[in-house]
Amino acid sequence: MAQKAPIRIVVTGAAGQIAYSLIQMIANGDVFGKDQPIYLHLLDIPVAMGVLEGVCMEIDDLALPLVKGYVKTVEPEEAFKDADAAFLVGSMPRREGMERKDLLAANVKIFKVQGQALDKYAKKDVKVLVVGNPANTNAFICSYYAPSIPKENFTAMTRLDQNRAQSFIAKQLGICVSHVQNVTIWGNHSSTQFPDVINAKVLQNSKLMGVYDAIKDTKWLESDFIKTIQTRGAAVIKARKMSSAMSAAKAAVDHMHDWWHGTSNGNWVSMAVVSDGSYGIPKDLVFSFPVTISNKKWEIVQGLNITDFARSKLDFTANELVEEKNEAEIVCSA
Ligand code: NAX
Repeated sequence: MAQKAPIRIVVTGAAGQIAYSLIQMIANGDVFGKDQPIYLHLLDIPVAMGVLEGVCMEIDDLALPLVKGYVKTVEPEEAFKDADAAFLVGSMPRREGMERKDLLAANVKIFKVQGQALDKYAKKDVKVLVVGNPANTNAFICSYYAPSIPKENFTAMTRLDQNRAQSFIAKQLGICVSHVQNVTIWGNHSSTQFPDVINAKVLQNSKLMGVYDAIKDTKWLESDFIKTIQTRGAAVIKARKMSSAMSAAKAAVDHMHDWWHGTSNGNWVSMAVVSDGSYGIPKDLVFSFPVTISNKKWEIVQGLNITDFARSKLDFTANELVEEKNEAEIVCSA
């Protein structure tokens, strides 16, 4: 059988800790398929080129047949040339004492340059996943500077939050994580996010039932559970002295895999995507919604029951994103 034509996959922040796990999974065919050859386009900043050289040696040493080649570069125009998909992992991390507006200003600079390079050099149907924080607003900025690429092609990652929530529910019930479905993360990838299991289902003793019915503890679900997921990233940092990396890479793989190959019948996943006003969320915010995907196009799941409790949580996280977007727009227009 003839081999598929190779596709070009960008990873930014390629010398960093998330990329270290992510690159191996992409190269192994876990995202785009075991029959899909790839070229890796690895972007980082000059100071990281020594480390990236070592990463490239390891890519060689993986001896994986799907990898047809790679480029390592500090030039966005080279990195994004003819890109089919891009994982934007590199960003300016928050340092102690840094104000949010300073963090946003630093990231506007990075995502403006990358948006412009995507606009000019990438394929028009490129799929962009922003992982680097503040991920939702970075995706908004990137899309803003890439007007020739549809807004729908820019997404941000909340899949790690979804995976955390799914795993936590499974553990609580003593069931397999694959028997928990339709957990939704709404809003920002920050501590204002709303991990929602109101419409989620579990398979327990061969019976499909709602999570609230299975757990039988509404108070826990609406307090400790939510707080634990919202603050899980900080808990990992406290324990590991470094932020989530292996699980973040796996979540990026899950996100892009489902975008590329589609969701299965009756299942949805959480992705931060441009709002069309669904569920009363302001248009154009990059907001995490439940989505189904087919033919590489996502659609926001409609008609879910939004309780008063859920409404207040959705509005809270939307307000934070409106503030971030407003601040980013001020920096963009300065
Ligand atoms: P690291 O500090 O290990 O790596 C970041 C890499 O990005 C470094 O190699 C750095 O040189 C590079 N970089 C910086 N500016 C760049 C630019 N302009 N162009 C290209 N590369 C650039 O961080 P890591 O642990 O890999 O985390 C990366 C990002 O993911 C951070 O912003 C982090 O906050 C974010 N995360 C997002 C998550 C999500 O769920 N959306 C979860 C995990 C993670 O916290």
